[in-house]
Amino acid sequence: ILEEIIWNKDIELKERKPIGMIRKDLEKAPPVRDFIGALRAANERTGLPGLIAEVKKASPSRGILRENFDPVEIAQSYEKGGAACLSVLTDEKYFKGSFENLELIRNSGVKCPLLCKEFIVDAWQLYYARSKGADAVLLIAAVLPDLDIKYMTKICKLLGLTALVEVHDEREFDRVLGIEGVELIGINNRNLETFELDISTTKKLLEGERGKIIRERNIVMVGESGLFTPEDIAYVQEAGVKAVLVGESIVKQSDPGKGISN
Ligand code: IGP
Repeated sequence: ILEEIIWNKDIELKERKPIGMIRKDLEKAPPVRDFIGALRAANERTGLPGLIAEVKKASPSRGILRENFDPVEIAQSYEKGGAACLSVLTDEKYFKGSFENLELIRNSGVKCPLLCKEFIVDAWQLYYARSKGADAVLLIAAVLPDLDIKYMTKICKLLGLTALVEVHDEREFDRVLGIEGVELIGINNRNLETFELDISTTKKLLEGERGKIIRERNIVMVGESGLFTPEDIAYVQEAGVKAVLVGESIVKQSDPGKGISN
């Protein structure tokens, strides 16, 4: 599926880029909010991992997650419920998201920093995400060569964007640890090629030498996907994460904000 999504993204970009964006859009964009700062502050305040709550209508592995999907209502509910940051899916075809949702949430008065959850294959998408109000973007190591991650991380810095670099196995983690300037790394417990979900992935990857490097460099780790219970959160926190990314288990609740405390 990952290969198919990326293939589709390339085609989509061919249409979107020409009408895309001009410098003025970037200048008009709302000021950047400190994504990592918000995660650290929440972690220090609560003693729990800072929560990135995901606004996601559907996914290829789970289908439709929520029928009456109002992105702004969900975002406001998450913020009220104590989320430190929000993640907003913008991929239309596979996740039924949109950049319109991102803009709507940014303009709704929600104060949480926003992660643009997109499959980024081209630096143009970084400028576009920022112009739509994103404070952070996702760079998936499974689809990007090291040089692209390095180069995109630099552009993110120029734009004020935080890059959340996502890995799902040892090989990807080691590659990313070899790239200078990476400050936020997510461990996806879901293999995007097989959909296999295993929260011990987070623990496995943070054991031993890699965990030591993370602590030395003061990199903030995010546990991603498949987290449903307080025990799951405690488990990944014990493994060494200072933040978690949660979608399904809270977006499905009738009151998503309340879902956070449950
Ligand atoms: C959220 P979950 O299992 O709580 O709904 O997972 C988030 O981690 C997941 O949506 C995700 C994702 C991604 C989606 C993580 N990395 C990359 C699309 C692309």
